Amino acid sequence: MLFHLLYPLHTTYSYFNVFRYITFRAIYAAITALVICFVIGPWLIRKLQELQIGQTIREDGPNSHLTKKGTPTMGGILIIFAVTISTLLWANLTVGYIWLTVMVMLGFGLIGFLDDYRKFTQQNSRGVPGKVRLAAEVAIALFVSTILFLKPGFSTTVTVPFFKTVLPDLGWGYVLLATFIIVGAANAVNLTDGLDGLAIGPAITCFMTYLLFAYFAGNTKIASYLQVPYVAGTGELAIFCGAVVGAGIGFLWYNAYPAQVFMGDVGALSLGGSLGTLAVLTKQEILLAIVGGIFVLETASVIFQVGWFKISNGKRIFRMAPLHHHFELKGWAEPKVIVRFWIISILFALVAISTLKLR
Ligand code: 57M
Repeated sequence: MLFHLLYPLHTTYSYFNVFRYITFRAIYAAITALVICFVIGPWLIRKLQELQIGQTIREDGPNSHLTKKGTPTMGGILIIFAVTISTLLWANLTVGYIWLTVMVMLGFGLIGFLDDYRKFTQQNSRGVPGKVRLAAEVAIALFVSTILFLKPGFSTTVTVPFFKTVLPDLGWGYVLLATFIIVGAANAVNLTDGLDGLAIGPAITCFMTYLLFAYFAGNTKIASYLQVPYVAGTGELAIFCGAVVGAGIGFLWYNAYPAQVFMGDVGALSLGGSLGTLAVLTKQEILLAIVGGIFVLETASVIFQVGWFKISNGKRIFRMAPLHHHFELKGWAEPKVIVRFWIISILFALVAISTLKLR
């Protein structure tokens, strides 16, 4: 809204010209979201405590987690609120991709909210039945992917990292791939969210990376120079990414070890769903597996653990899956696991950015 209100004034006052620049607005979107988290965070945490929306803890987990019982959850509401307000303030709202991404964030956030709410009212860790939750996620992702497929000019080719000439055109199969990416990303972030700051740290590096890719994909000159697909309008998504980075850092302020609040499924699903949508919109679909390498490793650890458990009649590869539990049970202190996973996520982001040149 600030863009729409203030940029037109540049004809009279030239300094309002600055509102035209995506870089300027992305930075201020981050600052706005961060400040919103600082201002509202303490109030929200108090409210969640008063309402006794505290975490129920599974008793089969690492013992260190039993002390976390009662930590307020659903802190993801703060992230969603800050991102929505900041995006509405700073983005060019005539760009449909902005609405699509915000819609996915809110839709997945709603599914997560209902799940958290059910866990809280039933005082157990079951929540909404898995199949119902998955069906709702698929419905939203399918809807968004179909809109894109029907949009004239939206390419159904897939960008393969490291191979600039390999651009398979999936046709309608692209709808299935996009749906898989969005739903997969949401659940991968959700699985990772098991230690203080463990999900939000890599989420910040992922959204920072996609901020760059959105900016590049939306600029004809840079896109052609870097030989990445040009998608008109995606530059504005850099503002959404900036808002998530700011909100993520603001949330981390309270979620850092020892956490005062957890993001809940409302936070994890909305972050993951919108991250998957960004990968699709910027036409850097497969790259998400590198950018979000931590989320992929965590998910793979669960798939292999469960698979091997079934094949081998009860044997395990890891002491416990997802992967972060394995290191905890090996005796690593929680903050050590968290910070080391952050470091690896930075490494993944750097490798992902290097694909701009390595091909
Ligand atoms: C979410 N969430 C936490 C919090 C957070 C298929 C299976 C592997 C699924 C997996 C699972 O349920 N994962 C989903 C993991 C939970 O956190 C809440 O959930 C929200 C995110 N969805 O925001 O509201 C707990 O995580 C801890 N936590 C923190 N700090 C944070 O900032 O410490 C969360 C956020 C919180 C808190 O303790 O209560 C969770 O883990 O439940 N299941 C598992 O992860 C289980 N693994 C398992 O069963 N492994 C078996 C299988 C694969 C064969 C094995 O390896 O043998 C473990 N989960 C737990 N305990 N809690 C088992 C032990």
